[in-house]
Amino acid sequence: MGVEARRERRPHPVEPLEIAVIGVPMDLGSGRRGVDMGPSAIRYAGLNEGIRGIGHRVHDLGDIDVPISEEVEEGEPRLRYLDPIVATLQSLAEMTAASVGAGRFPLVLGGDHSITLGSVAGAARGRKLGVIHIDSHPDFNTDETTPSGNIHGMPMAALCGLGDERLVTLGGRFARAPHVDPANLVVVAARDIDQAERLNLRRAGAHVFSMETIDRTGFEPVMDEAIRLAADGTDGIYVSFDLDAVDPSLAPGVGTPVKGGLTYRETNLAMEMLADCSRVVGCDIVECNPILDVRNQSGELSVVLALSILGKRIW
Ligand SMILES: [Mn+2]
Repeated sequence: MGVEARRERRPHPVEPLEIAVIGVPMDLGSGRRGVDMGPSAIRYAGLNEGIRGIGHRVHDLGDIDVPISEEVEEGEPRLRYLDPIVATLQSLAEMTAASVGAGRFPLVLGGDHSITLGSVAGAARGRKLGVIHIDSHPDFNTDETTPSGNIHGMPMAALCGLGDERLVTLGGRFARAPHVDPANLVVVAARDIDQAERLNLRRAGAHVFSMETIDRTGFEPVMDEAIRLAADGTDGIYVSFDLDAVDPSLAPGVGTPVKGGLTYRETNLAMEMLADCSRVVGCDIVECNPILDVRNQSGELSVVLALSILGKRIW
């Protein structure tokens, strides 16, 4: 394809969407605290004004109630805080399903990555979705393979039907588990994969594009292929974006930083290509941790990325 054919293709101005912003101040699924403040940091960085600035309407539904760890039992060591996490994610699944039912695009702000299990379970109600999971970790552990017991390392496996029944079947009485076919799950930017997690991914048949693949082939072909795989035979793509996919020099406010991440432009290109493909039906931006951040850089980057996936153009 020549340069001309690769020109930015989004219509300008963008087609107006109704965006449902849902905050989930959840940190029970993570080993470190502070991500419960992520939704505040992202709103403070100007999310809603930015979304209106590109021509969409914003319905900010506020934050879902999440208990703090002091008021709940930790429970089983291999499934830490399972009960309060399941209760919270059931509400999130209901809210996401209701937003989709009202014709809105859910933009879910984390919170730790366990929340993607709730948002996708809700968004996938009554239809088949692919998932593009942009993260330095595949989050494909189960209670049997987890090294930490932290549920934020399990949502992708649970969506694909692997792991504890209470996570796998989450999503309410209309939910049909598994919510996602692993053939339509694509992990992008992975660079920290546990040994048993690797086996889980291979057995399930999920797709993984590691940083090594990105280095060897370039980022644009990887994203093209990720979109093709997630869209293949599905009714849309849900994007699950963990800020730790980005290099920690650009997003220091994350609980589990891993060197060698995506650059600023690669990260934006991912979001711009997703906007261009017109198949994205919802997006989570998770693991923003203001306590570990430097002057809200990670909150501000979250806003830049949210606007890119909602169609903001450079030119
Ligand atoms: Mn993650």
